[in-house]
Amino acid sequence: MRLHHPPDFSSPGRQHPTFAPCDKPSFSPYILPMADTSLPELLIRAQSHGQRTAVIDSSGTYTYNDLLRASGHVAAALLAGCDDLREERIAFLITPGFHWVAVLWGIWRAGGIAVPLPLGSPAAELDYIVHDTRAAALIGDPTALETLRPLAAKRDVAVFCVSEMLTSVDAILPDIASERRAMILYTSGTTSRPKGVVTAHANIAWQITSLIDAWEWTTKDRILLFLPLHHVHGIINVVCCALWAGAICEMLPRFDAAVVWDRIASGKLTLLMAVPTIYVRLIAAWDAASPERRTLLGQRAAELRLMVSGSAALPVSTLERWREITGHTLLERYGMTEIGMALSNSYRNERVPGSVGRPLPGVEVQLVNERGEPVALGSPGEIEVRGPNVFGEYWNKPDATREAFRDGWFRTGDTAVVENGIYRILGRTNIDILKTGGHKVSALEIEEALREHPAVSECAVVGVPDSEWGERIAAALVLTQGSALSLEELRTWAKSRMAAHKCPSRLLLLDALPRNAMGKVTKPAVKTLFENQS
Ligand code: MCA
Ligand code: AMP
Repeated sequence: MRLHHPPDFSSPGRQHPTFAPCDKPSFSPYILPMADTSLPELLIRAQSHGQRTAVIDSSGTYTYNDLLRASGHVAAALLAGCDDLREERIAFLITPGFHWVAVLWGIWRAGGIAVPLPLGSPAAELDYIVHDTRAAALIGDPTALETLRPLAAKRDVAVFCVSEMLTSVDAILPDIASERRAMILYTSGTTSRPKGVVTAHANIAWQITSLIDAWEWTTKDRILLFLPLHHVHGIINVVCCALWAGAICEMLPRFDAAVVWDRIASGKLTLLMAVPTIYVRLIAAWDAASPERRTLLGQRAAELRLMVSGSAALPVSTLERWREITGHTLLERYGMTEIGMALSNSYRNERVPGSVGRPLPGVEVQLVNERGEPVALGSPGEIEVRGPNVFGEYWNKPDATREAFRDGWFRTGDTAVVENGIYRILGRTNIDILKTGGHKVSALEIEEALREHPAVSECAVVGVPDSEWGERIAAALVLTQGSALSLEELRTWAKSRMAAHKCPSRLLLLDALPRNAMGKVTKPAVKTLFENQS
């Protein structure tokens, strides 16, 4: 099915009344004043939070009713007369803030599958996602339209400007059963191109509630979002948990250490969630502050009730330094796009540095050997996960989905060991999957891109341990005869093809790549070459 309206709804000439978020109260007819049980559960809860503040962004302060009203407009604009999007994919490129949430909810309320696009990625990467999902429509804020229009034109699909969707139109919205597909997030993995992870409304509701319980979210909470909104960490752990709880989510367009410290200094936040690289950046900014400001920041940070780290291994040295500054022992947890969160240190009891705690209630976790047999207690094994948190499928990739499961268990590709009931992550089973700045990256995907460079004859990409980024993307290249290439030239070239975090920041030019007797490049040997270089 294609959406049946003209392809471009974002033309600058269209005149719509400006959406004024706070001139209420008037529910549109399609937003029932009574609890509407046909909605995804997150929105049912939003109805009960009504006039409470939900989102604060640079444009203003918005209530739960504002979100319900705006998302109703978005849904009506997407439906344009049809009764249900029936899981059409709707991709959106919107700066984190009120509009981002209104669009996510609007897509859900119209019966669509939400596909949040990464900000700052080059057009080629966005094009891949739009193509792979066969998106029926694209939504952007005014700054994104220039990027989206050519992608939409290529496929003759609708493109909407979010601010123009927020007008008073009536629509009967469909019932949204919890087993329907809700979202596709792209994740790099064992294949060279990223795969779309499909979660249903029920998965999402479960991922949210387990964290609400484990970390004791309440309406009194206030969290600051500065993570990108195309990953589970920002979407589920921060935004959706806050809005489920009836809490306040302050949303920044992007991470900025000075602004985050200012918000901590405001004394209003109760929660902070970030990747280890961000804690390293915050520590560096604290170190650079004056002694008086350091004291103030440390005192204010101590007043928060919880600070969480995840998405990559938290070095114990970072945990300890953060504890010296703020008095907080960071709560480290473990998750994955396909499963949400699976393991967490305790909110109330002791947190073990270097570990990720125990399975969250309802999540089954086992460690297995290569044959899928549970390992003996205390022996390392691959983490397998089962439970209502686990995703349904990779979009349009039945083979990859089948391979990802063994006897109903999802195979994470991460290795761990259990000590006194507490899990410690040891690493990944696949050397080609890297983590840098909290982003998962496939070495194979980067190699495929680098081979397109005219000066590159052969290449091998590895992750090299790094105190700021966790791992740095490092490329060993054999150049074509007579060519030359500097790191700066390579990065400039790569940035037009892939997101900044995928571009190599270490380069080694070799006469030949290290290979084994079978002629296969030996990645551990490549890693050693880089490690010896620094
Ligand atoms: C950016 N740069 C890098 C990297 N990234 N250099 C080396 N390695 C990198 N990984 C360079 C850029 O090329 C640029 O340099 C400069 O740093 C600034 O780039 P920019 O993109 O502006 O970076 P940033 O804004 O400083 O970003 C750093 C960041 C960001 C805030 C740590 O990467 C971030 O938000 N990470 C979080 C990702 C996340 O949410 N992951 C969750 C997924 P130049 O200008 O010289 O070129 S995992 C997940 O969801 C699971 C479920 C889980 O468990 O949570
Ligand atoms: P993603 O696929 O982007 O969702 O990233 C998930 C991956 O991040 C996991 O498979 C782990 O490799 C890694 N990860 C997440 N949390 C942690 C953690 N606390 N410690 C170590 N690795 C982690």
